[in-house]
Amino acid sequence: MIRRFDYGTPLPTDALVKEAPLCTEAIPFFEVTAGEGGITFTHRLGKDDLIYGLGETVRGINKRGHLYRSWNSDEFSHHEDKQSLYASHNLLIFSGDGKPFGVFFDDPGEVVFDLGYTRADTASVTGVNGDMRVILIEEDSLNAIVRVFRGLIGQSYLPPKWAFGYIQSRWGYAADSEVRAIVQEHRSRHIPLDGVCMDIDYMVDYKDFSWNEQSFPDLAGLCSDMKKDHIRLIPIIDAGVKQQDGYEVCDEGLRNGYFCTYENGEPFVGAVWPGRSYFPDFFRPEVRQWFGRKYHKLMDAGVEGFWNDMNEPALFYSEAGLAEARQELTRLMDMNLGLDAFFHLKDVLMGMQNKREDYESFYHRYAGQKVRHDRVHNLYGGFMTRAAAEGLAEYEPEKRHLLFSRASYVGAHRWGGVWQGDNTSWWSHILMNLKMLPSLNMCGFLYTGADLGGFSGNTTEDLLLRWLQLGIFTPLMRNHSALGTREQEIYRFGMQEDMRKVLTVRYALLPYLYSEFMKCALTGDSMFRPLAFDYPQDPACLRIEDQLMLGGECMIAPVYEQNARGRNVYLPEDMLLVRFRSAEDYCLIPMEKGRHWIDLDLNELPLFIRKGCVIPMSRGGEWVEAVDFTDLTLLGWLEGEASYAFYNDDGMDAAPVLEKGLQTIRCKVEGGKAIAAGEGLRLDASKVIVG
Ligand code: MIG
Repeated sequence: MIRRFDYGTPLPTDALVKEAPLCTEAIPFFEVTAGEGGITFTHRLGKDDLIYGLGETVRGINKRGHLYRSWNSDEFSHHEDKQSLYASHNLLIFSGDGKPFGVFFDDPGEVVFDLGYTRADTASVTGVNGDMRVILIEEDSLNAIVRVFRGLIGQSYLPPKWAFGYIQSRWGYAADSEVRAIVQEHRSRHIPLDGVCMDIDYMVDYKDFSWNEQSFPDLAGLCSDMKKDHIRLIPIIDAGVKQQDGYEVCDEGLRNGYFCTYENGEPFVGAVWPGRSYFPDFFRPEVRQWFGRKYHKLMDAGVEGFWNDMNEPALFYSEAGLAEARQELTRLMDMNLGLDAFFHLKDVLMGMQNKREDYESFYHRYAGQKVRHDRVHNLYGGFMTRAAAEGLAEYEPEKRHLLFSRASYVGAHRWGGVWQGDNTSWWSHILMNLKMLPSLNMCGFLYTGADLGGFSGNTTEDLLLRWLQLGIFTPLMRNHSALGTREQEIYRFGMQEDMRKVLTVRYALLPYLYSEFMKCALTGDSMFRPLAFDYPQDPACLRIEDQLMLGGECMIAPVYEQNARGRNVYLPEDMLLVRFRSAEDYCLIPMEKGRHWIDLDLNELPLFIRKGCVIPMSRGGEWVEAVDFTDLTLLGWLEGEASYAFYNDDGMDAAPVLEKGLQTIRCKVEGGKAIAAGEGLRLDASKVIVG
């Protein structure tokens, strides 16, 4: 059952594609109070209640016990006490003794989620704007709540098939020759690769839609050479537009009044990578159309994918912030800098970045009104992604393009994927990567992944190897690192052969992973789910935070601790453990329901397949287009019969139809042997364990 409750005059957010029926009675489960600080919804928690949701956030899959704040932030340090990251995904799902229920707090301003933080037995949600649209979903199961919510928010973004390949990225790739060398290093060692990201270094003075013609003298030539090698280039686009006379994007934006403004109507200026910059008012359709069409310039050169960055929007400083800091500096210069003054000075300088007052100083034209930015802050990044998505679709309507963004709100899942932002080369961030996956899926974000190996800090080869062992299951599989950190391409390390072999598993599993992704995108299911969602009757599953269900058949449980040579795993039912070293080198171990210690050497990764299920595996390839989706080996553990609903398509069609792409793979045991059938497929069932 879906019900909508409106308080005050909620601003539109574009999150929902379907109207939810309005209910004028009092909302159940919550006490509602309104006051100075906004509108608050309070719910009394049972001792053992769990809370799911919130998409991209730090900490657990169960969100209970901490305070989170929806306020899209450029946050380069994902410590466990961070309240906000780049996204706002205001869905909570409460699970306790009674029926579970889901609540979506659809407000584009700041929303505070105190989930048993101030008081262990109380969850309270405060919308700072004071207006709120609440969508309440009651269903019999957690998975049903997600499916209903996903139905309301519309179909998730579909990437092209090649975007499921391995992508190499680094802040600092500065020239044509560097890109070619990276590709060459992968190809010559047979390390699979499908894409290379171009970070801000390819631009001239960090100007969007420009590229440096000294270092990239022939971008079109580079793109086409790369494509011959089955590699796509994926340039970054930032939200801020450099303030510079004669720069066409700046000139056009000013001439047409396309930028966000101060209260007096003058264009707002904030400093980001290009220096002083203007910010397109992506809230307006005509601005989105204008900006979206700018991507065409790079597409003319052969680009088929982009990533959108700094779209919270990040602000290094504003004119007002700078003036204030200057004033303080001048005052302090004449003083004998005591410790208090010294720390104050530090705060003044650090506080210039992403300052609250700055977000309160500019305006959008949205929904026929002049709206102050902070009231709709969390929508900005998603609307930038929408601008890009619409521009890309206009260029080639029949085709899918790669697009992923840093900032998002629910609704942006229809326009692109998200990466999980600036993580660190820490072991704990493998686990953070894993925990975000089911939460993001609940909110519609299926095409997602984290910077493998870690963005900031210096990685180690065992960290990267273990991280790749999780990364091969995430739809976006990208190795990315920050400028100035240790080089992180696979071929830099002694363990490169082990890493290469891990990647062969990804490419061998692509038919299964792509099939599961597409089915989830087209039906509204989650590709990654907490165990409690699939086994609600099993109390042992309730609090497992380091294993996930993957697709309809599998479970993953990566190693995430340094020097570990295995891990504990809970099997909610009998499962087949596939212990992979590579796509060719793996062993199959039937295991009974219950707790187990699994030995996993540094070069071994586990995949669990539910007993009674089979999954398809290809022979792999060094790029996605080389993978033969029709020549398949089945993996599984069977007694009687199994079937697998296999989805495949050309990987490009912008409007695929589920039924058209589905075919049934059947496998049955006869005379002690497994045999398989599926139309148009070459199937080998010799790896199916019988008994
Ligand atoms: O202020 O473009 O999250 O992936 O490498 C840093 C440089 C700006 C932040 C992104 C990161 C990217 C970096 N960007």
